[in-house]
Amino acid sequence: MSFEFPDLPYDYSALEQSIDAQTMEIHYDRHHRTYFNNFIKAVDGSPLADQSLEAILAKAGEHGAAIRNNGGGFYNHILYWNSMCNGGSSASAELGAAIDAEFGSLATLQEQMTQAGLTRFGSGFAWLIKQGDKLVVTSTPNQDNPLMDVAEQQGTPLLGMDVWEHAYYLRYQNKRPDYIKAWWDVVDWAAVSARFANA
Ligand code: MN3
Repeated sequence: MSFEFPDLPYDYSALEQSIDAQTMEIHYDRHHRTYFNNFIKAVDGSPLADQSLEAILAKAGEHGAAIRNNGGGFYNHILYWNSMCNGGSSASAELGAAIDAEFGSLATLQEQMTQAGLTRFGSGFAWLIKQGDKLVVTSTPNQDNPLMDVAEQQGTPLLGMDVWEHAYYLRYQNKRPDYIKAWWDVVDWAAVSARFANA
């Protein structure tokens, strides 16, 4: 089995302008770690243990709730941590051109993804994905994601916004709109650009 729980790519306080250190610590060290541990329990000793996480998620609908929820949670949080940085990151020329072609502007993309996050009832994620040659904004419930066969919109995740209350409740309480507004300030567009180039 080759699954590893990755280090957080920055300190808990690195995103303090938008997300407080205590939220980061609980989110990473308890929520994310629990998804990872439960995913390992679910695949341990099965043929899935030797597959890639992406290959497992691609057939999530066949594997049952433990693998769908915990494998999704394991993957989604890696993407979420690696979608953020301490500001000052911008999109590549190639990604910028693709965003302009699809959405008209970066601001319009941000509005659409904000709406996707605000209208996701309960818990889930909003996404920017690459779907064939297109960029698409979508959202998924719980710990589902667009790699899964069960997703309404499938594609390669480029940017993932966690809108579970555990991502924001300590500082923002019920005010999901305020969290999302602040979240845009720490999006790592260079990392999104790298995923776009490899998708
Ligand atoms: Mn989360």
